[in-house]
Amino acid sequence: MSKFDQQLLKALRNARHLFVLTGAGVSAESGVPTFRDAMSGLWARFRPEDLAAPEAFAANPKRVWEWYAWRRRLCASAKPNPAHYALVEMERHVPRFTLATQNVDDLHRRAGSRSLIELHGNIHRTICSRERKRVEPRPQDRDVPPRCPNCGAPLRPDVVWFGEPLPEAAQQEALAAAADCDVCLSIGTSSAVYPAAALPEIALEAGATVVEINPAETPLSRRARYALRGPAGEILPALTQAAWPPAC
Ligand code: BV8
Repeated sequence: MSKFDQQLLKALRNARHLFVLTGAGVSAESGVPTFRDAMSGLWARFRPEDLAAPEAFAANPKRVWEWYAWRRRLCASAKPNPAHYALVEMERHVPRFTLATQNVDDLHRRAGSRSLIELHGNIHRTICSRERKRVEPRPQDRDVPPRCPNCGAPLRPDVVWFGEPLPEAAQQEALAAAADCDVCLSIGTSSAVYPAAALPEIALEAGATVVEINPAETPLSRRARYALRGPAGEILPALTQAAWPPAC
């Protein structure tokens, strides 16, 4: 007998379109601090909004660049965990699968997820802070932050900061998927930051079965059809195995 509700397993098996939204919690078991935890150690005296914002970069580009360099090294040395791989497995079992992530750590792509929407960018990409085009620092550039080889402006991480719009195409694609899906999984996110946090709400309004996977309560919990309490690295593999048992 599976520990999961039979109606939930049936909804997954019959899903025409499965939409998944992930947040930092899905990478927690890879050792990447969640967005809130990232403010530990030497960064403990800052709030995320203090650093992940254009005003913070304008006021102190060196400090913001160094925070991202620290996080980039953490992400590069991290490995995808069973939660990431379970989502790759799920993608194989449903006719249409859309994964939208708020994470900038690149772990879904490294795990092998194919249909991937990076709502908030990617920490391993760098752009010119003036031209907003992708560019790599020159190896000999010792400035912190390094300078754009084309125009000399400071480089910045290719991520969406507070107060900045999400990439239009990514936002539109995620909105359309949320409105079209039959089942929506909201995994490892505090459901506090918009417009990403609106996606499971849009799925709910459109009649989808919304499932939250998170050890803690969030503003979505009481609206979700199922709230699976626990770490994604344990729940997702078990849920995938229960919904699509390996052929014996
Ligand atoms: C914008 C990238 C408009 C950078 C990030 C209403 C509508 C629209 C906007 C707003 C609105 N109200 C307010 C706003 C403004 C703002 C906002 O939402 N503010 C909040 C604080 C209220 N939104 C914005 O500014 C957005 N932009 O709206 O622009 C616009 C339009 C046109 C023109 C100009 C402007 C941009 C927001 C994006 C900011 N960038 N990240 C970077 O990474 O450095 S946000 C960042 O924090 C994440 O990406 C994520 O989105 C957010 C929250 O992080 P989570 O992923 O949820 O992680 P968190 O740590 O919070 O929680 C972890 C969860 O995991 C917890 O629940 C925990 O229990 C759980 N967990 C822990 N372990 C596990 C686990 N779960 C499972 N398994 C485990 N093992």
